[in-house]
Formats: sequence, structure tokens, C-alpha cells
Amino acid sequence: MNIDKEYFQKLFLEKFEAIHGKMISEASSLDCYVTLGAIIRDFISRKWIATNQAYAAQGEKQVYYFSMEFLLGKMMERNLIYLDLKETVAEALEELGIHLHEILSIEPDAGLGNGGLGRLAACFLDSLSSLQLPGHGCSIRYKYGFFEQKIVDGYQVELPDSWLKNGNVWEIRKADKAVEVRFGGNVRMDQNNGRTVFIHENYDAVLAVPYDTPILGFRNNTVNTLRLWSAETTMREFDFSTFNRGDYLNAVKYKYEVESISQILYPDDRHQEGRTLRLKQQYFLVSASLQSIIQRYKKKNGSLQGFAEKVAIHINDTHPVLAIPELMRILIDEEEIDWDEAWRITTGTISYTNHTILPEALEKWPIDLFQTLLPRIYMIVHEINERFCRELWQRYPGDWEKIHRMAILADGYVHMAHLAVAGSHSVNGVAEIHTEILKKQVMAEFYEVFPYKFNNKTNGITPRRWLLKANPSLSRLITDAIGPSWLHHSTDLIHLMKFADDPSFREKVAAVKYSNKLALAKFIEDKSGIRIHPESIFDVHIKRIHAYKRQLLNILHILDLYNRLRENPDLDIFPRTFIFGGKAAPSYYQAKQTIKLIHAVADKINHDRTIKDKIKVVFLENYNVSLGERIFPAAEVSQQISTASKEASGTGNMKFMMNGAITIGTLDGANIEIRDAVGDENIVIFGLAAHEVLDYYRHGGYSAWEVYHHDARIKTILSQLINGFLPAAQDEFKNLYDSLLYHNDEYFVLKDFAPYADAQHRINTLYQDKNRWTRMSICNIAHSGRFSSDRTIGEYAAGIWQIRPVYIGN
Ligand code: 26V
Repeated sequence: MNIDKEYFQKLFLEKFEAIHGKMISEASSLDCYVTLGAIIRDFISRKWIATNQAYAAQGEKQVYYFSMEFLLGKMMERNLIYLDLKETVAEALEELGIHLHEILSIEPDAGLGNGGLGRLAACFLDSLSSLQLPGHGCSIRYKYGFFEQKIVDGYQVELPDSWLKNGNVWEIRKADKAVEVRFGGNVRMDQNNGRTVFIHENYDAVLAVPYDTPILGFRNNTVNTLRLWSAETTMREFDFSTFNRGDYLNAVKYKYEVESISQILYPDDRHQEGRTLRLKQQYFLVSASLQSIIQRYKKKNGSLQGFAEKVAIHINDTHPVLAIPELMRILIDEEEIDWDEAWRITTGTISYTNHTILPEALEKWPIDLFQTLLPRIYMIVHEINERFCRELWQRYPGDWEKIHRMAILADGYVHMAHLAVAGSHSVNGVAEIHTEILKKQVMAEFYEVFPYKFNNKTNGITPRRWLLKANPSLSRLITDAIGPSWLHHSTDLIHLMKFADDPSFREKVAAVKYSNKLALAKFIEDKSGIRIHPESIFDVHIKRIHAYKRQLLNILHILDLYNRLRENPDLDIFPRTFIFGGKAAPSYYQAKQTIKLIHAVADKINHDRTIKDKIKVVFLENYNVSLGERIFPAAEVSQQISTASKEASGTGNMKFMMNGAITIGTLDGANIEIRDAVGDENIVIFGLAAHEVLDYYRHGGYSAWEVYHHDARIKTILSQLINGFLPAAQDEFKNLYDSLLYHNDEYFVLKDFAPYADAQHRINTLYQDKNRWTRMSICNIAHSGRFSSDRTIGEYAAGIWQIRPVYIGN
């Protein structure tokens, strides 16, 4: 946008007084934040209106991305950069004695997500708008986002994340667009003109109120919408029927129960707990979103016959899979469309992404709970299942076992992934290997029936947040070298290869990394009091804490390194700082113990003078999007060490790569495609391959004890877990110890230990050849373009959704 400083200052002062009714000299940072937010929102609003008008007028097909999570992070700086106003605003405010960076730090992260799946949804919104594609997000306006993590005495403590406590400048409540969502009750059948009709009665009605957030595209005029639903009581229920009967306490209780639907984001522990409230949330999201999409569609088009040609609905994992029976319900019960036609429309509209193959994470709901909460939806799922099983019977006559394995309803459960595959036209995995495992193993039987539905869409990340915003100095250097086209066409980053052997460019890249390391070191010292050496290798492992991601492998190797250093303080290793961050699900004991172990090892090592500060271990509390934006630019080694086959894709690996870190990783998820992009000489790969892991699971043959008996280092470190060596209670880590030895090391930590130690040794050697290392770093940045979510979204748009860009004029 073209706005000059003076004009902006005038706007700011006027807006400030209008909102706050006081003089600017009395302003707090929060006052200024709110004022700036209001101004930016005004700018965006104009584009928002124009976008919606163009969409309505042109009638192009639109996509709605249904997701229980959108992990957006902060919005203000992003919006300033996207409007190209950041410099002007910073200078204008500075002249008024206001520091923009202070205002920006006031904003809480919108943390409406657990990790990869939620952040992917946020990157997708960014790319949709930036590519001028008509695509919107639908989710829940959780009052509390993902919990805030505090570390107390090395243990994780969870605090509520009240991100809305100072209001939210980006959202607009649309009370007039509220819809009703119905739970419980019973279904009565009746006849109407020879047609069986289903009447849902005695239900509890919940009011779904939408809050819209504008999603601005990068330096264009597109503003798409993220619609978040909030649960409220309907006036009727609360004020009249209950309250008038004088039952005040029950009326209040009822209100509390209804509002609890949008109260909190569930933490992902990959274990289906079958909590009713979670199922309520899922139906709430799906029903409210579909009703509002259909209302808008009907206003323009009348009947729903052509719905699938104008609307695509994507479900992010199975969490919103009730979109399938809910759309069927609306088409059949409300629009009086017959089953076959309704099924054609539904499957033509819906597409599904799978994000994990961990069996414990595949959603299933007990039928009785499901049926009680959603009686009409259950009837429809039952009918879908009947027809699906009949089809299977025709194809595999007599093969009851197969049909039983593939059924949507079986063993007292509703199997959500089966419903998703049967009721959609596209099923995709999120990295090549992940899609192959889906096709060949986890969903092989479905692939045999519906081969045409399966496809791969390798994940991506938005280079605008993860490079331009997070790492401005590197971005400047890149633009100076190859021009600014990479911001729109990320594969243009490949032109950096021209400079890979240019000593002066290498020096500049190294200098940027060093200054980012200094900034992180200062942040760490301010936060935790731990002093880290900026010259040391910054080796980073940040992501959710989970056994399959193997933070345990990393920390055990650190313990081994420490043992070697104690034996020989002059050991030839380059100084290294191991940085960890990540949250454990509150109920996931082993993950929480891993956090405690990292702290115990850190305590031991950081206080031992004899090792001459050669290694340091730091755990950064409360890893979230904003903390990630500080860490990725300073990272040199990226730990992507999941047990092969377990990490569907990973997206942190891409953020590190784009910021020039070298991956140490297994051949898992997108690591494989990163290796293919950069070549073996620019990545450090180790460990079991996916097929080897899967073979062990299938045929056995792995003995943790055997590895233990053959490796003296492993013997030592494991005994240190339980012999009082670490500053913690002696039995503190017994559970972790047992998981490795007595439960035969499900994630192959011991099996991969020696290969991992070798790989770390290679890193140590490579790093000491500064020129070579920086060249590797440049290669990684240069080849990171294909991991832009613009590429991913381009593939979804053309291959699954069939949507096209809509140009929005000024
Ligand atoms: C499961 C549950 C179950 C209990 C309630 C809350 C909850 C929330 C989320 C999940 C499943 C999360 C699956 C997930 O995050 N998968 C990750 O998706 C990333 C994006 O595709 C991918 O890069 C990661 O490899 C994959 O682990």
C-alpha cells in the first residue's frame, strides 16, 4: 500500500483518540496495539469487501478447508509486511515515540492448534490468499488455545492459554449469521406425500455464532475468510423454557454446558479417549460450517444440484469427517433429494487428507455414544455402511473377514477413516513415503477398491512467514543476490546456487547466521539465565514431545558424549549447544518424563566445569509459532530423527532447511524428499529404513537386550538413568528405562543409537570445514523452494479441488 508517514501519523492519532478517549501521551502499549490493529483492519476491510463481491459476482468454485485446528501465531506484523507497510509504520510510530517492536510483542499467539496439522492449515490459508485462490478456513473459536507450558523443577506444568483476554482486533462477530446445531433427542419417522420423512425431536439446540478473521494475501488484494464458530445458548432455551420454570441453577448449568463446546482445544496425545465433548466439537464445527455454506450457495443458486461443481470441502484428517453424513442429512431431509443423488453430490464435494499412520491415532467412536449424541447422523452412517458393505460383498463375495475389516461400523465402533475414504472423492497422504505406506499397508484394502481416490500432496510451509518474516536479514541477502521474485515463486531460490561457491556470498550467509545466533543466545540468557556460546554449533530439536519423534535418542546420545568428555576433556569435538523445545500432552506420562530427563541431563552437564563448556543443553519453555520464528533462523543442525515410517511428513524439517540448517535425519516423511532435493552430500542420513522397521513389526526379530549387551556405551548410559547419577530421584526414569529394555524399545532407539552417534560425528567433522558447511547451508536454502506451501496448494487446487485464481482489482 502506498501511504506516507505523515498521513499514517494523522490516522493513528485520530484513531487513538476515537477509540480510547484520551491523549496519546497517556498511551500504554496495549492501547497502541489496539489502535494500530483498528487501522490495519480498516485497510484490509476494503479489500475484504472487494474480494467477497468478486467471488459472488463471478461465481467461481470455492474451497472450504475444515479443520479442528488453525495454528496461526501472531497476525499484526504479518499483515503489515503483506501490505508492505512495515517500514513506514515503524518510522512513523518511532517519531511519535512509540516502538513498533514493543507493540508487536503485546499480541498473543493465536495458538489454536497442537502442532504440524494445525500449522499446516495456517500455511495453507496463507498460500490460498497469496495465490489469489478462493479458499476459506472453518474451525472453532476456542476460548482457550493450546496450553501454555511452564517448566517447574524440570517438570512440565500446564497453564490455560487465555489468548482472548484483551479482545481480538482481527475478528468480527457476525451475530446475524448464527445457526443452530442440534444434539441428542430422537428421530421420528413419518410419511409425507408418499415419502418417508425423518423428524428430529426433543434435541438440545446450541447456537453457533461465527467470528470472521480476514486472511490477507501477500501484496495482493485477495482477502479470504477464516470463520471460527463459538457456542452459545439460544435465547429460547435459556431465557424462556428453563428460566421461566424458576429453575435458575439448572438454566445456568445448561448455559455452562453449551458454552463448554467451544471452551478448549484438545491436546493431541494420539490416543483416542472417546470424550463426548470432543465429538460434540466435531459435529458443531461441521454442522455450523455446512449450514452457512449452503445458505450462501442457495441464495445465489437456488437448488443444490450443482453444489459439487461450485463448492469443494476439504477435511483435515478425520476430525471433520461428519461433514459426510451431515451433508447427506441436509440434502435428503431438508432438500428432499434422493439418496443416490445426495451421495453423488456429497462424494463429489468432499476430499480428505490423512496425517498419521500411528494406529492409536486412527479415530473411532463407540457406537452407543455416537448414536445418543447424533441420532439422525447415526442413521445415515448406518445406511452408508450398509450400502458400502453390500458393494464390498459384490466384489468379494463370501469374504466376511475382509468386509468386517473394512466396515464403517464394526466391533461397536464407528471407524472414521473408513467413512472418510468411502464418502470422499480424494484421499491424500502428506509426503511420498507416507502415501505409499497408506496405499501399500495401512489402507491397502481400500486402495484396491478405490485406487483412483488415492494421491500424494507433499506438505509445504509459507516462505513468507518462515523466511521473510522470521529471518529478515537472510531475506534481504537473498533478494540482494537474486532479486525479489522468490517471494512469489519460491523455486527461484534455486538461483542462489550461482553463489554457492562465491566466497563473499558465503561469508555474508555465515555472518547472517552468526547474528541470528547472537540474538537467540541473548534471548536464552534473558529467559533462562543460561549462557551459551554463540560460536558453538546450534543443534536444535523442537517439535511435540512424543516417543516416535525420539527426543530420547537425542538426549541419550548427549549423555554418551558427556561420558566421553568426562573421560577425556580434550576430546576433539567442536563445542555444541543442544536446544530442545516442545510440549507433551498433559496425560502422556512418558513424554513428560522425557522433558524431565532432558532437564536432569542439562543440569548435570551445564554445571560440570571439567568439560570446559564444550557442550550445553537448553530446554526452551512454551514452544509455539513465535518461539519457532526466533529459533529456526539461528539453527545450524535440524534434528529430524523419528523412527522411520512414523512421521507422516514433518514440516519443521522444511522450516529449518529454508533457514539454512543441515538436517540430521532418518529416511522418514519429507526428509526423503529433502534428501532428493539437496543430494546426499548436503544432508546427514542415518538409521533404519521404513521397510526395515515395518518388517520388524510384522515378523519380529528385534531384541533390545541384544543391542544393549553388544554396546558398552549403551550399557553405561542406561545404567545412569537408574543409578542416581542424574540429579533426580533414583527411580525417576525407571519407566523410560523399562520402555527401552523390558518393553523391547518400540521405537528402535537402541537399534539406531550407534548409527546416530556416527551421524553426529559426521556433523562434527563437516562443521569444522566452515566453507563446506556454509556451502551445504546455501544448497539447502536454494533447494527449499519446492517445500513452499504455494506448491502444495497449487497441487490441491488443480488436482483435487478444481479451483482457479480470481483476480481482485484495486
Ligand atoms: C489427534 C488428536 C487426538 C485427540 C484429540 C486431539 C487431537 C489432535 C490432533 C490429532 C492428530 C494429529 C495428527 C498430526 O498432527 N499429524 C501431523 O501432521 C503434519 C501435517 O501433515 C505432519 O507433518 C506430521 O508428520 C504429522 O505427525
